[in-house]
Amino acid sequence: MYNYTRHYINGEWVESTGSETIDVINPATEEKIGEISSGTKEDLDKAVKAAKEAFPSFSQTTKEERVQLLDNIVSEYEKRKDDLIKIITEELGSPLSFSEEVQYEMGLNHFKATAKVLRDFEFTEDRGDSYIQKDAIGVAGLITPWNFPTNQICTKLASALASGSTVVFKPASKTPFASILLVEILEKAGVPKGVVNLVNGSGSIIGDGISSHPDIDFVSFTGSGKVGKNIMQNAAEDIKKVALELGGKSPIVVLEDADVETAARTAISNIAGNTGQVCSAGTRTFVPKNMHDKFVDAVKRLVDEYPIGDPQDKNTFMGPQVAKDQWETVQDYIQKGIDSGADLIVGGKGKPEGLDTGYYSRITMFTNVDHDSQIAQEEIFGPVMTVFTYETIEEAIELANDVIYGLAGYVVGEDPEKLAKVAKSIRAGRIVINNTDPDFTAPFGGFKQSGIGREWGDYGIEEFLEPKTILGLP
Ligand code: TAP
Repeated sequence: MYNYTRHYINGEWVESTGSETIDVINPATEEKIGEISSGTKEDLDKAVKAAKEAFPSFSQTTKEERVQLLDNIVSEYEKRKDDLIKIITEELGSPLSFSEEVQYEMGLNHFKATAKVLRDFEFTEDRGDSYIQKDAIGVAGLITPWNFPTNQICTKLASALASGSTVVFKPASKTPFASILLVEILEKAGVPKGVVNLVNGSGSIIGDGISSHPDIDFVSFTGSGKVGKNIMQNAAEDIKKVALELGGKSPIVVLEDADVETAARTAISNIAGNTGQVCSAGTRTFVPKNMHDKFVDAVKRLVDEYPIGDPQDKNTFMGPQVAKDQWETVQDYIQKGIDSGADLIVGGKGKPEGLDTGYYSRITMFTNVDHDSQIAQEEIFGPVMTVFTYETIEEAIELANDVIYGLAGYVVGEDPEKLAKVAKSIRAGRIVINNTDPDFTAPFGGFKQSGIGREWGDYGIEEFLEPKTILGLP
């Protein structure tokens, strides 16, 4: 059992001022694996005070000192590899291979990439007529979701530390333990006391408290649109800057010259990777009309190559949903798809055979979907694929853009002109052509209701800075 009923404030693990705790459940076994304290407003105040007091000194550290700090974090992070993989697999239900190759690696890559861009980052700019200085923003409040317990927080922490800002952060209460390990890593790496503070607890108390705290200068939030709106409203009270990384309903556009099996694998891995709990997942697949039947057959044939089951099994591709409520949401959407008249071709409601314990869903594909229906327009956050046909590239692009979101987009095919045309026309923050690997130094974030601001690399650092123009500097 992991019992972490303390918060990390001003460089020390301190008891919560409250006595309430929150249980953490392993979604594969449905058993409790530990608990955290449900922090109070008083705990939060202490953490904000520590961050505020640490700011004057930390914001004056040199860029070289902060590069060194990030380099130290990279080496300490690597030392905790096995622990991080183990805990993410237990608290999220992420399969061991995914925990290692994606969850662990993404967190590491953010520290590495941020250190890399920081080396060349200019905090001042002399334009002749003016002099621009970029100052650290102050105390940043970081709030993160459960789907990538290291990735989401590591990008924010790396950017904040690179900028010279100090931090109070609250991870999702479903997956808090990876963040406890991260704090241990930061401590070992030499992050000065008060610079990073962790307060565990519920979104309604600690998350809400961060977004409305008068001594927090900037809130960087990743999570649902609903909570994002709430954060903006709270932040409006004292004109606090916000950055929001929200949901998505990303398109995969398959070109007529695409290899059908590659297209099918792209679509399956997009919805089944991390059990569909990926904000940037491609969940709407657009195929040329004359390829539809071949594409559907390929998905039906290949889907069994993506085994669902015990996350501790090295061969598992897809584990359970993170929790019972998320499983129920997925089930509701599958029912909505059936009710809307779409054709259910693969998967469906209920648990896969033999997986009665654990919040397991089935990999599900709908075709003949009305693009205005809920399963086409709303984020499901589960392994549900919707398939559409198109006759012209223009029609595919128009449909691809016909959602309130704009986080990501995918294109599969060969023709360079068409690949570029689709990639450049989709209104989203990141387009991936033929499954190209991510660049951790390039910006990540959303158009439209997928968010405000950008993370990763130099764009991520910029979010934690305030540019100041000085005129007439002697
Ligand atoms: P949320 O319910 O929005 O939770 C995210 C975080 O906000 C958690 O730490 C949560 O705390 C906290 N929170 C809850 N209520 C709050 C409030 N009133 N004020 C401030 N904070 C509050 O999202 P989720 O269910 O964890 O994650 C799924 C959603 O996140 C999806 O919509 C997904 O698309 C989106 N997401 C987006 C991205 C990017 S990069 N765009 C990445 C991952 C996820 P508790 O855990 O204690 O409830």
